[in-house]
Amino acid sequence: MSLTEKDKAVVKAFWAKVSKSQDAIGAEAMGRMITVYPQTKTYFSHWPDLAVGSTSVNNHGSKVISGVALAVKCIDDLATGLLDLSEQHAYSMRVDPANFKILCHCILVAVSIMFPKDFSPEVHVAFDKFLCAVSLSLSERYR
Ligand code: HNI
Repeated sequence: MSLTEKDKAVVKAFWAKVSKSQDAIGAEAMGRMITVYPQTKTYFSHWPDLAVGSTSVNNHGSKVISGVALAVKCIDDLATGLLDLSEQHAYSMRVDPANFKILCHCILVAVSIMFPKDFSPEVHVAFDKFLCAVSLSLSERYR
């Protein structure tokens, strides 16, 4: 599964439209992840507040989405571009890579409900493929 030039162009065009709402996308995706998959909360037990909409959750959403923005920038070589983030998740945060798919699914749901007009089937397939590639690249340092 690799991204075609067309997929990359569709992802870049979609991101150019929605990235001004980056922080809101992150907050929506994080809120959904901890609500729908509460087992993911174990990684954030050191936060003062784990409620949906709390500053900690929203701030983390912003961080995660800045990682997605970085991925859009290095879409031609995700494995290299996301290597540092992969290393951090593998060795510092020790996040089980199964969770990357979970968060990516929540990001997909977030953008689909926030931008229903822009989220055409063509965007859906390209952005889904892109997020799968991001998950895979984040798993790079686990082996
Ligand atoms: Ni993730 C920190 C990006 C998935 C748990 N994460 C970050 C940072 C970025 C980031 C960027 C900030 C690094 C820094 O401070 O230098 N994370 C991403 C991306 C994805 C992702 C792009 C997938 C799309 N992270 C996940 C998942 C979990 C996760 C699925 C756990 C369920 N991340 C963390 C934790 C930290 C973190 C924990 C450290 C947070 C803190 O402040 O303690």
